[in-house]
Amino acid sequence: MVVHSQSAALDHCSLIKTCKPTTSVFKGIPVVDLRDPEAKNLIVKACEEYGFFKLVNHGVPMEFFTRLEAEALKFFNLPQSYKDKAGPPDPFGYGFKKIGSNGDVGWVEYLLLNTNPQITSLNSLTVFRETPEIFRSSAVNDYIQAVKRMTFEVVELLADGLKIEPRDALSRLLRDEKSDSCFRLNHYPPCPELQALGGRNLIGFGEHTDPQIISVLRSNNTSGLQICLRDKTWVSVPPDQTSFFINVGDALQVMTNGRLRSVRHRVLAESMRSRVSMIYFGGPPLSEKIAPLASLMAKGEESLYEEFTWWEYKTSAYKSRLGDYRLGLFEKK
Ligand code: GA4
Repeated sequence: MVVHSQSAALDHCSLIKTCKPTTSVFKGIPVVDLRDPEAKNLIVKACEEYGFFKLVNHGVPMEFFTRLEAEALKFFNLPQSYKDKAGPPDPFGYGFKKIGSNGDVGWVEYLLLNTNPQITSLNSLTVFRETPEIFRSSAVNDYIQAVKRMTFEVVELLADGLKIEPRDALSRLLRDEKSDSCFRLNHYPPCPELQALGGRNLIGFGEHTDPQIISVLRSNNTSGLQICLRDKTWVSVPPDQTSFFINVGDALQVMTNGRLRSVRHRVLAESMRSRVSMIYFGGPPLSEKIAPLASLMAKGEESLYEEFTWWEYKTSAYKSRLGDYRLGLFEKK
């Protein structure tokens, strides 16, 4: 009987991959204090070494986190049939297990939204017949506005640290009203049946790099996020619900001609606790040419990449599988 009920319980996870648990909690995640006068240099160093860092003293009030997290949980706890009315995410809306449209799956449900305020509210009006509370409250927009403002400051410090001229060469792309940025609320439900898998972990969100310029993540205090180091080992990032985790995206890798690396990351589901994360993906306008910034190129240095627009890259990314090395198609042979 026990065996039967376990296998029935595991049925709903059957398509989702598992992996061996990694015990190494990484103590070496670079931490940048936004108020530190050295912040610009520390950001550059972290982005060069890891493509990833934790940001503290960021100035976004904790209240913005708790409000949005509470609204998110209220939404994710609604009946499945109700949530499904807000899907599929093509590209915006509610998604359950399916990631993208090329067969990737994970132990996750999510809401994908545009960060343009007009479009965000339009989403909620057109997508939902009865607008869920999450869109009637200001929690989503307040959070996005605050995180955007902070991100502009971070990329300006990065530009300073890299001696990019003009200083707003990156931030203007994110500030642009046509900036193709998006926002994602993820919920990784607990999966108690995991214990039956002999201690293996269920993949919540498979390994990938983010296509955009920069991604800014905040999660509750549940572990699960892992990054891949240069030596290809996977390490767990200790959670910190008061901080942001920032990662370099593919577009920034290209704009720095490979000096900064977009980091491969993934999320493993926990057996007993649910993980909630909120991520702002800062991207350029669709028409923007993505190429190494002139002020970063040494004399005679050549671009490692063919020139492309963000629209071309995004279109190609959305045709790819989650774990693909998407920049490969654009590298000069
Ligand atoms: C990864 C980063 C963002 O979450 C995202 C993802 C997008 C999706 O979930 O629809 C993609 C993925 C992400 C990259 C490859 C394609 C597109 C799923 C997928 C298989 C919203 C994004 O912009 O790219």
